[in-house]
Amino acid sequence: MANWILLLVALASLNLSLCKREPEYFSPRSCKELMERYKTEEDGLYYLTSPTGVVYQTYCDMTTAGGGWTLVASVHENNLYGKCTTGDRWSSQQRGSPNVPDGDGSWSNTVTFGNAEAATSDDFKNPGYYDITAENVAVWHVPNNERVGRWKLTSFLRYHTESKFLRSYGGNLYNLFKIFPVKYNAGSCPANHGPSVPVVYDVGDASFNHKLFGPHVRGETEPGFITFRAINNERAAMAICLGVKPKGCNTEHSCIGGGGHFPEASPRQCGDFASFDWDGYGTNAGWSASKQVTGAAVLLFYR
Ligand code: 3S6
Ligand code: CA
Ligand code: CA
Repeated sequence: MANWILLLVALASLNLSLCKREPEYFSPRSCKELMERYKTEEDGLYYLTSPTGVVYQTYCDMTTAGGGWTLVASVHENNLYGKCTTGDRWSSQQRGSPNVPDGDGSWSNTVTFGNAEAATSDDFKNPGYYDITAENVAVWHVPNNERVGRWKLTSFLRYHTESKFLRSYGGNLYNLFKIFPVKYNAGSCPANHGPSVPVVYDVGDASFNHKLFGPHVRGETEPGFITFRAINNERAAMAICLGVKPKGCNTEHSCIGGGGHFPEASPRQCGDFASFDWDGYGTNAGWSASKQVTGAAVLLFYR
């Protein structure tokens, strides 16, 4: 009798282990998984698969600080004179209006756009942005229209977090921005900024980072951080402050992405690169950013 039971148990567990076996070709969910399972060491484009079965191609940085970084998005400014028009997917393509406070809502929805190869020539967002559970973020500033093979070489500023801060905010930016909506009138400055996280520089340093912004901006920010969901004097919301922590409330000159409404001189400050051109395009004077940072795409990675 006992033998029969043992046999049944053995058969059942054999069956279970057969069912649980992974397919021959396991498609990784992130560049980190790709690196760990296959010992992949080359930077470049790879296919990843989301748990719902979406297959997509993206860029993996397999070398910086141990590698395993997945490109999940790029914020590209196609026309700073556009002011929340076509191409402003990370703010609003619907002209700034208080009636559309979230704008296009890309920071906290599952809409995807663009492709990895064109990440420096147009906006890019892939399923990894909302699917991957990560700990840290890396940012690359790469001149517009550079080809994939030259991104690393031509990037003039790169930094990453090391504190695993994403663990406290749902594991990715999609979840972080559910907690801190990129939405006009979601809060006030300085009380309601999202987290400012220290960064380590892989290319450039804090002082070089700071000089990419005009003198008035430098007086209102501290470099060496990345800040999420900043709010300005007029309660406009921005998604990411580029290597800086705001000390004042004119965050529209160093933070990118946004909600659908920027009240000051509306719609002059509305767009993916908000008000980087307040004192002229690329002048690096007053509140204006340098030509270098204005003409470069911001690539966002997770690990
Ligand atoms: C250092 C000059 C202050 O200038 C003010 O800031 C000016 O009144 C506004 O036009 C300007 C913007 O709010 C900057 O964001
Ligand atoms: Ca854009
Ligand atoms: Ca202002």
